[in-house]
Amino acid sequence: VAVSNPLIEQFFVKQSKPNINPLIIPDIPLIDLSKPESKHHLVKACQDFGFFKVVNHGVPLKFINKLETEAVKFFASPVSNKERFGPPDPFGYGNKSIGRNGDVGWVEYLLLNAKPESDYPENFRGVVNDYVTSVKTMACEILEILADEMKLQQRNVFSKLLMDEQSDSVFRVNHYPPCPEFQENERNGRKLVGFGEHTDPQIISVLRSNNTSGLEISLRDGSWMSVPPDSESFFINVGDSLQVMTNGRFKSVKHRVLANGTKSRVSMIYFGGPPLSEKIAPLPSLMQGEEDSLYKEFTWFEYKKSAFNSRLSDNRLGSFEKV
Ligand code: GA4
Repeated sequence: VAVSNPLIEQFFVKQSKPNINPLIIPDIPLIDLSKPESKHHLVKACQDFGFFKVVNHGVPLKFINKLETEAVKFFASPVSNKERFGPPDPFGYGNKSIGRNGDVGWVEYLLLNAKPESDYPENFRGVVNDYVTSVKTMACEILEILADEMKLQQRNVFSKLLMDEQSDSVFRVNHYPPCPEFQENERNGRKLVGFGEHTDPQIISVLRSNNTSGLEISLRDGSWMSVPPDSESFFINVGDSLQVMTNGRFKSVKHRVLANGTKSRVSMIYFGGPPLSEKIAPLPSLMQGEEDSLYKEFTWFEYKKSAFNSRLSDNRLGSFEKV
């Protein structure tokens, strides 16, 4: 019988729907940005999953590797060094505690402002700017292809929000350390939570991880599908704000990260958000005809404020839905 350390007890998921029949696990949509045909699949991926994988993304490997190297060095440094950059209020180093409302996870992280010239720990200066600039360009390209494919008059309706000087975008580096006690506990069929289930409040999130597994997305039937890691690709997910701007056509995907136990997982995520004053509402060009808005009007500032007062697993868009 496995005996567990009470200290790690709080990091286990309470209940988890058993895995679905492996024969009906869908494939993760794959978008090859170097192939024009590929763009036809983008809209469908955003509608069906709110999640897809991107290859031939144009982000230089050297930017990715430099950032990963600095991240690994930082997380391996003494706690006293890391804590010089904490707590994350709202930016900085955090350990096991997520947000302000009592969420915990088997994770440590750096939350940074994605705006150029922001204040970063020494070794991250320049490195984060190069990476974020390049990833943001790719995110904008994807958002423009989406607008094109949806036949929206302005191909930059979404991308201009990220390009805006006032864009409220965030950058995060996560480290899921190994957990020695975990092996014993896995035998109980329980799962160690690195980052609990949630949707991202912003427009679009761009994730890159090392080759350690852990990311899972929630499928329509409520089961969890684990996403095979791929350090050479990016994973993109639709955020709540893009779901609202498309009046629910695109789905903000619920996801979580389980800690692997034996191998460190390092991920870096760019969260592309609009300026604080921006009204988040269904695009008028999508609303011709009979369609009604599914959401009350709100600004990104209002949504963000409410999001930061919520718990990770809360249905944050719920209170903005029209009844
Ligand atoms: C999820 C997406 C981003 O990582 C993040 C997260 C933020 C945080 O870590 O402080 C939140 C979470 C995220 C949503 C609900 C609130 C806020 C933790 C939390 C409990 C930086 C973001 O913008 O929202």
